[in-house]
Amino acid sequence: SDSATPVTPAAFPPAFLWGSATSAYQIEGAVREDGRTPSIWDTFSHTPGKTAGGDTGDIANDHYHRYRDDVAMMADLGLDAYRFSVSWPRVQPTGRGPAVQRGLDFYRKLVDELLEHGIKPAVTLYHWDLPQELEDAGGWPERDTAYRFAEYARIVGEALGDRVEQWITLNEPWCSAFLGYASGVHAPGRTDPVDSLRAAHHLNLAHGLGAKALRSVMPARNSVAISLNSSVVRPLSPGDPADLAAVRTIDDRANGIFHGPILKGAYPESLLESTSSLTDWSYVQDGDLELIHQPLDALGLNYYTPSIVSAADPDAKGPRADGHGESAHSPWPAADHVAFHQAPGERTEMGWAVDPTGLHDLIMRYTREAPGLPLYITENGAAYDDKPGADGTVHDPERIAYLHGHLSAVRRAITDGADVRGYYLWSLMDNFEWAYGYEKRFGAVYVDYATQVRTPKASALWYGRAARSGALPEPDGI
Ligand code: PNW
Repeated sequence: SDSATPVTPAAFPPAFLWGSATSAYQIEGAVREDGRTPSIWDTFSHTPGKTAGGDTGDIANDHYHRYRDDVAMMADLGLDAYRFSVSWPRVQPTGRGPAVQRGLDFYRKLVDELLEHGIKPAVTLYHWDLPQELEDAGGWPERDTAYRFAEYARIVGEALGDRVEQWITLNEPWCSAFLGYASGVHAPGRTDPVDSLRAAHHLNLAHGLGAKALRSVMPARNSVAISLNSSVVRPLSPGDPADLAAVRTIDDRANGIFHGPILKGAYPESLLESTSSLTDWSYVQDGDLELIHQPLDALGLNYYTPSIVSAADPDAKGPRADGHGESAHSPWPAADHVAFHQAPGERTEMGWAVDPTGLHDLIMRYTREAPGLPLYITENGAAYDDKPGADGTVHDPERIAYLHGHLSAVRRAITDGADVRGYYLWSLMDNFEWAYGYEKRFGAVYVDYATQVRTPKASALWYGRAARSGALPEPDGI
C-alpha cells in the first residue's frame, strides 16, 4: 500500500496485504517434467467422465515455464502478496524419501522472483494433489499419510523457510475429505462416508504434525496457519427448531470437525454422537488431539457463498442443491435429514449466491471463537462468463461488484473489531477449476489457453488500484 494515502474511513489498515491466490495443479502444467509423478488429480482428470470436457491439468496455464512473466504481471498490477501451493509429487515423487532437487528449485526460483518484485509469498503445502503412490497405499483414510505429510512439510520448510514467512499447511481439508472420499466429485473419487471421516481425522493429524515439523526447521518469526473453507450455514426458517438442528448437523461436518480439534482440541460432542451409527472414531488415537491442537499464528478463511439448510424428509429423493457438484453420493455423512436450498438473488457462473454479509458473519464468528488469532481471507472471488471484447479488453463489472461488496464486508468487520490482516483474491488468473475444467473462469486476469496470452480484466485493474491506494475505488470507477 501507498503510505502517502490519507487515512479515510474507507481505508484499510496500512499493513493490510492485498494478494491473489492460485494452486499448483490448477496452473503449473509441466506434469511430467523434472521428475514429477502423477498426483491423484492427474489420475482423476484422466479418468473419462470426471471433469467437464475431459479437461486435465497437463498444460493448464503453463505457469511452470511462465512464472517470471506471471510474477511481473502481479507486480505491474500492484499486488503485495501471492499465495501459491507446492506440488507434493514434484518434491517427493513417491510421497516418501528424499526430495527431488529440481522440484524444489522451481519453488526457490519462484520465491526469489516474488521477493525481487517486492511481493510477499505465502506457501500452501497441500492444495489437493496427493502423490498417487500414497493414494495407492490407502490415501487420507490411512494414518500413514499424515506422517508422510509431516516429512514433506519438513523438507519444504527447510528449503524455503528462510525466505517465506507465511505458511499454510492444508487448503480446505473439507474438500479433500468429503468431496474426495464421500461424494467423489473430486480426486480420488471415492464414495465411502466412513473413509471420508477417517480422511478428515488424518488431515487434521497431518496439519498438527506438519505444523510441528515446520516449526522445528524454520525461524520462529514465520507464521503457520491453515486455510478452512468454513461454511456460513443458515436456517431456511430461523424460528424452526428442526431447521436449527439441520444447521447444527451441517456446521459440525463443515466447520466443527476441523476447527474443533484445531482450535479447541476436541471434536464436537454432537458430531461424535450423530455419526455413531457409522463409525466409532477409534482411529482417533491417544495424543492425536494434543498434536492437532498446535498453537497457530493465523487462520486462513476461504469464502464464496453461504449454505441454506432445512430439515428434510430423508426418503424424499431429489436433486441436491448444495452447490458442491453432481453426485449420487452426499458429501455429508449421516445427514440424510438435511435439505439444501438455493439462496435468493444474484448468482455467479458457479450458481453460487452472491452474499457479502456471509463473509462479515464468518469473520465475526472466528473473531469470537478464536480471540486474538489474526485472520486472513485466503480465498474469495467469483466465476463469470468472461469474454474479450472486439478491442481485446475484458469487461467484468459483475466481478468488480463482487469484490467491492466482499472487500467492503472485510472492511466493516475490521471496524467491528476483527483482526483481518490480508485478502487473497481467488484467483490471480483463470485456471483449471477442478471438476469444471477450464469452463469456469475465476481469474482477475483472462487466459487465452490456445496462446497462453494473459489479459488483465477490468477487475484486475480495479483491484490493483485498491491495492495501491489501500482503499476501495468506486465499483464503477474504472
Ligand atoms: C476452492 N464446494 O474450491 C479451492 O480452494 C480452489 O482451488 C477453487 O478453485 C476455488 O475454491 C473455487 O471453486 C472449492 O463445493 C471447491 O463447496 C468446491 C467447494 C468449495 C471450494
